[in-house]
Amino acid sequence: MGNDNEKKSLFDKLKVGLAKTRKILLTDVDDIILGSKQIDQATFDELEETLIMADVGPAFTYDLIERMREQVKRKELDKSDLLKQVLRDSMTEILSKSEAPLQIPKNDLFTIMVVGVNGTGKTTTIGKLAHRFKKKGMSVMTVAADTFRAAAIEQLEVWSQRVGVPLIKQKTNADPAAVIFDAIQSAKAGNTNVMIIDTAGRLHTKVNLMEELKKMKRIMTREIPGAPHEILLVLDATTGQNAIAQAKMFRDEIGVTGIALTKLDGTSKGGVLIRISKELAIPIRYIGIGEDLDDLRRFRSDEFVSALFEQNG
Ligand SMILES: Nc1nc2c(ncn2[C@@H]2O[C@H](COP(=O)(O)OP(=O)(O)O)[C@@H](O)[C@H]2O)c(=O)[nH]1
Ligand SMILES: [Mg+2]
Repeated sequence: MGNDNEKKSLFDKLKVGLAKTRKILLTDVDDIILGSKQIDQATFDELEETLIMADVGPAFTYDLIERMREQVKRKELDKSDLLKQVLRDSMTEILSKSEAPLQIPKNDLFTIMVVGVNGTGKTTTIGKLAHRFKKKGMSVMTVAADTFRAAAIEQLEVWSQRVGVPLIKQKTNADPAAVIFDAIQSAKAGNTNVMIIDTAGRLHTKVNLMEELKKMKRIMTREIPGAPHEILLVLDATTGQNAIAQAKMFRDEIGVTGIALTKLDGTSKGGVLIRISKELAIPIRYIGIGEDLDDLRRFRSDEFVSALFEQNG
């Protein structure tokens, strides 16, 4: 019972977080469909425009409209509800392909390297992840390998203290690979299950940044076979299609095994998840819907789609 209520309120929170994306995909789409005397080219044009605004991307929009057109032709779609069902089904179909939760083995050291452009939410997401893993009884360690700014180290320190997990750090401007090396020795000596590594994201020195990340990765692989076990790319949903460009860059340069999409709360660009699924085929592990410790959720396609389309009340 208590658990059900908790689930319900978490779901409501997701719905509230997605309000701006819902406004487009639910309310606006409804208005267009219900406002059309008959479903014709003008309806499709309007739908297309609206969907593009939700950042679902041109490829998805095109396929979707084609699918709707086909069904209207076959007269399978005289009811507007059915048209919306096509949208919902299309989203579910694509998003379910990206649902692949992170599997962390119990008795091994699992290493997560968190990467992404400055400001996307890396450090915050690490705090939330540490909290999440700790609640599950794992022993967690955070690593401050974004050594470029003192403030970055301090920020991770604050989160780590709040959550109550140890942090490995060195001085500002220390070699990030050396910080990681230290952390690995200390994790091996202790009983750490999960090690979460924060990295820098300053993009104006792209070549240097990627070289630095590659070096960190090499050290990890050398010290622990199979590491890094996860390269988690943090993307900011409010940046829409820019997030797609960032994902392609990180994927091509260092390889990405999972994505955390932050700041889905308060943006109308939640449809960018569709683009990530369709154009990148990288598992979406988590979504961020706020700034608090509990505001990181495992990505579940059915839950996400329900939160978008379920009517209020
Ligand atoms: N609303 C909202 N804000 C977020 C979320 N995740 C991160 N932030 C905020 O984004 C800002 C940048 O986050 P930070 O972790 O410092 O980014 P970093 O530079 O990638 O480490 C901070 O103000 C965070 O509180 C989220 O899911 N929702
Ligand atoms: Mg940071």
